[in-house]
Amino acid sequence: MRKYYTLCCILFACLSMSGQLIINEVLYDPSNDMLEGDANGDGVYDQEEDSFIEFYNTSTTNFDASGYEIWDDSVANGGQLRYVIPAGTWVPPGGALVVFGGGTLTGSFGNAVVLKTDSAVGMNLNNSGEVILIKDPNGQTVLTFDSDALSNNPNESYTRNPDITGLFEQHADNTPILFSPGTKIDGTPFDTVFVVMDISVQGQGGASTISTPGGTLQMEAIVMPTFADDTTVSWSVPAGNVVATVSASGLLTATGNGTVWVTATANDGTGISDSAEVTITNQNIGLNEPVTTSLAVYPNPANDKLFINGPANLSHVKIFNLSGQLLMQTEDLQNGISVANLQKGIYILKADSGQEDFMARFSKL
Ligand SMILES: [Ca+2]
Ligand SMILES: [Ca+2]
Ligand SMILES: [Ca+2]
Ligand SMILES: [Ca+2]
Repeated sequence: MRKYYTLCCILFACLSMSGQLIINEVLYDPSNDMLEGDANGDGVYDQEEDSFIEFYNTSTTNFDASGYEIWDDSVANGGQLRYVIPAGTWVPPGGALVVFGGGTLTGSFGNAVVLKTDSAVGMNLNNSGEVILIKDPNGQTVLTFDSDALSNNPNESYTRNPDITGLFEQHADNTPILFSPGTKIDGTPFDTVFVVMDISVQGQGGASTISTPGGTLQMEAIVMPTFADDTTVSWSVPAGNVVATVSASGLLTATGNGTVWVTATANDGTGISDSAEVTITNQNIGLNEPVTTSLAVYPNPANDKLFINGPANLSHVKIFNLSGQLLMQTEDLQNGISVANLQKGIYILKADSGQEDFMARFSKL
């Protein structure tokens, strides 16, 4: 029976500090038997270049690995900083990041994020006598790997089995292969889909109002990060609202006066969303008003006075221009409505009887 080795105490103790990143596999001793140890796939065996550390993002969102450091043992033990993960290095949720010592990285590595050090000695991973440190950008040690707890000359990697949650064992203990950089122990890929982390909604150009009858406002959703695999969103307004409708492309159309929150929700299953409030005015009037009954007015065109031929109980007379702007209102209908001060043009008159709205369109000479 082959021995099982575990570093879980150290690693799980550090996991709470890292939060999202764990070490899933380490190859510090690639085999020097022909090309058996050619983990980076470049057709050359090199002790340093073919060494690698495989990280895994345990969280449900993208992990920013920028600035994380790989230390070849602690400074107190004569160790050195060997590699700083470059800015802009992200790992998808459930995905892997592999750092090789060097060489020409050849292969798909499960479409994982793969890097190589720019150090002449790679990561300088020894078979024994040292602890590899992973520090966050603040210099805090968040992960460690102690090769002494494992055997000194495995000629293969150490991997968790099962991946992610299991204890470390020699890779070939339960599989026919010696290592699996970027893939699970059985060679199948980890997740590679980057997800949405933030959405910011606004009206086009920052607009937050609609003030024309039946007017529209194109809503915009800024989806971050831009490298998310699915940056599409679904638009919605609260069910039952009578203020506006929104199309699949985010075009908001006014249907009434008031305010409405317009929401964009990511389509990638993260549930990330954002909303913006839009204020809508000058609706319920104009030519498209569906609930208004036509009313006869005379003379039309009018010059001085305008009279209404309709129900005797009409009141609340309002006159708007065609942009929906309220120009005048009156309750006095006995002697006709004075329109002398209106400029030449076409106007909308609206009145109600208490039970019903009425509308007329007239010209001013
Ligand atoms: Ca190689
Ligand atoms: Ca070393
Ligand atoms: Ca060896
Ligand atoms: Ca692996």
